[in-house]
Amino acid sequence: NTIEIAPDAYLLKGFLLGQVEPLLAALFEVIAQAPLRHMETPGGYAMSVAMTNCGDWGWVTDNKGYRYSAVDPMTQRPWPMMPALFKQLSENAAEKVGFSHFDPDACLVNRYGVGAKMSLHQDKDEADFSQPIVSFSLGLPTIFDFGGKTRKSPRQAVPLEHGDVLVWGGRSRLNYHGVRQIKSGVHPQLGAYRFNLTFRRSQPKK
Ligand code: MD3
Ligand code: FE
Repeated sequence: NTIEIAPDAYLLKGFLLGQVEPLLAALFEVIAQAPLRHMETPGGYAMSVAMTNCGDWGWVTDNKGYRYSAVDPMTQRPWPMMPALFKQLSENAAEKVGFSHFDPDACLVNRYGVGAKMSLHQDKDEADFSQPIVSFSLGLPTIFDFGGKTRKSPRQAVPLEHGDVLVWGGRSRLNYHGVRQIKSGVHPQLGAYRFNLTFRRSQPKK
């Protein structure tokens, strides 16, 4: 059940559904070691999305800007290890749509409460745009806005549900995108939240 939503961008409907229980167990272990927090944008606003990371590198934002950090700025400790199941499932998803050798070194965990959103942006803090980005959606549904190369490009509304995986690479890697406000609801396993796990290669490969 793979849908090509744009050149080199694929939606794998329900890809995670057979593995949700172990996936959530691993997710809650990560969150226990590196708590979710509302980071500050360089402009001084708290993000509505709560975030943490696992893997060798984590994406952070504060008054100094956006960057990847090897340590959690809250504790000065390394981020928790990326669970083997996260790595395996993200690599399998990438492989399925033709990106072999995906080797993520960063996993950003985004938790959206009701009303949270992510404004239109590009992901360009990574060193290696040749590798794709893989994202897992869990919990409450939302609509993902998938744009083009400029802020003004037309946007496609893509519904995302629990268990879905997106893979973006090549010609879509630098496209603008955003997440619409989460509508109120209760998910049987995750309550009033949407979780998104985003896997990336942040550092150049040696
Ligand atoms: C399309 N997160 O953390 S993941 C982000 O659902 C982010 O939490 C969204 O955008 C979320 O930066 C969407 C999917 C995603 C990630 C990167 C992309 C889609 C992308 C880069 C280019 C095009
Ligand atoms: Fe993004």
